[in-house]
Amino acid sequence: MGELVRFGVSMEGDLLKQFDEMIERRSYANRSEALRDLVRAAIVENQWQHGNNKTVGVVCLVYDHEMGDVGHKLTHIQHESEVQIVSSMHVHLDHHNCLETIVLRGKPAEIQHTADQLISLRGVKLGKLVIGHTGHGL
Ligand code: NI
Repeated sequence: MGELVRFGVSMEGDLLKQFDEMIERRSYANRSEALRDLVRAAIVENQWQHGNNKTVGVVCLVYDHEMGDVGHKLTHIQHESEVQIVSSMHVHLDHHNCLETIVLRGKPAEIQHTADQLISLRGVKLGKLVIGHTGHGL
């Protein structure tokens, strides 16, 4: 973590009021901590769109394991993926439904591609990619 630098921010009063209400709802201790998180989130988003460095992502899936061979296809995609599958967790939610979280490490575009392949499969009811970051430089 680098040295803290203070700077002034000007914004409309209405906007600041909404910001203060939001950071209170989200339990931030002060505006600075909330602003730092917003800046970090924007930087991570930008790096995912334009960066080529290795990073991490988490795919969360809910699917019906009795729908065709979705389970087999999910496994096959992970075996064939160019990104590293770091870890996965499977939860049998009920008779039909499974929840799976998969942690992937690789370049943003490669992670996005594998996530898209998993999420778009027939039988997957809910699929989300959470874009992550290694934490270095944030
Ligand atoms: Ni299951």
